[in-house]
Amino acid sequence: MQQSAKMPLVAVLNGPNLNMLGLRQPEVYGRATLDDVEALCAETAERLGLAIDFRQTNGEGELISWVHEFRGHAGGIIINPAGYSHTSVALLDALMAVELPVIEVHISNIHKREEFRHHSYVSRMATGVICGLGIRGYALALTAMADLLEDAG
Ligand code: CA2
Repeated sequence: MQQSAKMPLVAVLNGPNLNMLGLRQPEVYGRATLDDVEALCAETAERLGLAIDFRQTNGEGELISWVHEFRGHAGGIIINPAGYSHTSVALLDALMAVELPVIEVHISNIHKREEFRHHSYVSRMATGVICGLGIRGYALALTAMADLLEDAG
């Protein structure tokens, strides 16, 4: 499907170290690379009639600036905040300020892992959270976001 002005835009934002996916710790995160995640998102978005802007950064400030950039510009944000999930009040504040539906994704089941990963600041404002389903969590998040945007008219 060709991107058109009618397709709602969804930002798919990825936090620190996700550029390492598939290169290390396959027992935790699987063998797919971030390029594979982007291809899965592109394929899924096309099927759902969504446009996506897929990005990854290792910087907290850059991630926050991207969130601001999408205010009034995107229909929703899907975010894997990675390590910043567990540490960043600033990212939570930015997500609260943009007033967009947010779906938080984690590849691993953060509740099965170390205690410090059980709490996510972002979850406090997210419409929904998907974790533990591997990279298919991103496809599920896009499907849920398409429904939310449709419901919102
Ligand atoms: O499970 C997830 O998606 C996480 O958001 C991934 C983060 C982790 O800090 C969160 O607790 C859960 C880590 C990002 C990826 O880090 C890698 C490090 C080495 C090799 C591959 C990935």
